[in-house]
Amino acid sequence: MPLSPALGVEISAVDLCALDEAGFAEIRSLWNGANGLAVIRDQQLSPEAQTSFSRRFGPLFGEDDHFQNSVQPYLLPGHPTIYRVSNKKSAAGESMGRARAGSYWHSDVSFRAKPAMASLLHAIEVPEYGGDTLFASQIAAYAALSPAMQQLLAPLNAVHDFRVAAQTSGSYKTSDLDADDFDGTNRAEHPVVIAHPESGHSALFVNPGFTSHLSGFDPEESAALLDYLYRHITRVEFVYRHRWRAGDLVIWDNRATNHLAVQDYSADRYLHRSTVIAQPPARA
Ligand SMILES: O=C(O)CCC(=O)C(=O)O
Repeated sequence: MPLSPALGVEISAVDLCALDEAGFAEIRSLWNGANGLAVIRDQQLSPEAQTSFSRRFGPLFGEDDHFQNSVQPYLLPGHPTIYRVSNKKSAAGESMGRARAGSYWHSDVSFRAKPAMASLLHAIEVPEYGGDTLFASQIAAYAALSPAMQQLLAPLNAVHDFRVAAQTSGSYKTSDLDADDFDGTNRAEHPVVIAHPESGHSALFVNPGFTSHLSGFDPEESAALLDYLYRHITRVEFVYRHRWRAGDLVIWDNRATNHLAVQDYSADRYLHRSTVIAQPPARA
């Protein structure tokens, strides 16, 4: 069932732990057809089951490449591919995950030369209401630009830097910040308009979470153009707002979407994320 005109498909009555190749190919095709967002309901996924399902999309952060050091404290002990997103604390008072993760629009790991392809987020405990996640289609956002703006953006590159989110968003605790994360590996330059390798669609690839500037422009020019783009890419008609149910597995394509987690709740919220590594994005 489609979830919104811009993106998203809901899939139910499937057991991801018992999915043959044809079933996986169908999910992947529905996901691509829905501009890179699938909501799969009612899944009971152990960390092992989530990891092996995620691997069907490609290599994983935590296994084939490392996550940046600042998120290491939030990986599930014994499961380096599972990143815990949570506001919960253990009985000993320790964080059970990263609180306030993704409180800004972003595309996961866009600051790496090989950023994230799919992110798979499994809801284990969610508030009765609040804690929604917004997803914006960057394919729809690109398509809605005038031909003149599309032409202007076509040759441009942007620099993405982990420092932008880590030091400005307030969502990383000062104690988490790791100087080694501010080196060359967590800074990358990508085209502003990328070609989606599976669907062939053009998508905008900038986000206020991690993009630091447009290459070759002076800072004022870069800020003015990015400011326009950030308003454009999050226009309500490109956005689907996901209200979580326990058991949801939401799969988003970071090459086709930006997302933001709404921080409007205090009840317990606990989710497991696995993250597939992409190839370097290619210019459209
Ligand atoms: O908590 C959420 O719903 C999403 C968190 C997020 O932005 C992320 O995992 O990249």
